[in-house]
Amino acid sequence: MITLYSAPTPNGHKASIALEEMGLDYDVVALNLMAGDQKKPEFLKICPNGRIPAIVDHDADDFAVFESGAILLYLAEKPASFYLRMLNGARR
Ligand SMILES: N[C@@H](CCC(=O)N[C@@H](CS)C(=O)NCC(=O)O)C(=O)O
Repeated sequence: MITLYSAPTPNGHKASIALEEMGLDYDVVALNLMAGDQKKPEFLKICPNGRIPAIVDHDADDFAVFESGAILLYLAEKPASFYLRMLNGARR
């Protein structure tokens, strides 16, 4: 199970789309950026840059990943190597 910390912005959508397309089990904590949720100490423990998106992978000892590009790469390694399946598909 993964927890996604996000908000309805383009960078947030990148992580949501990846989780959906990869069929991973996840829940969402919606942050209110206008209220400054992303700068609160409890979120900064997960994501020191104070920006969404971020994920916590509960199947990997609550490993936290932030920066949308890093999240995409991390997730691509999870479901029976989604990344390799995508590469193979692109070569066909
Ligand atoms: N390089 C970061 C950018 C993340 C980013 O700028 N997130 C915005 C929303 S799209 C944010 O959290 N803004 C609130 C803030 O900076 O306080 C990524 O790709 O994840």
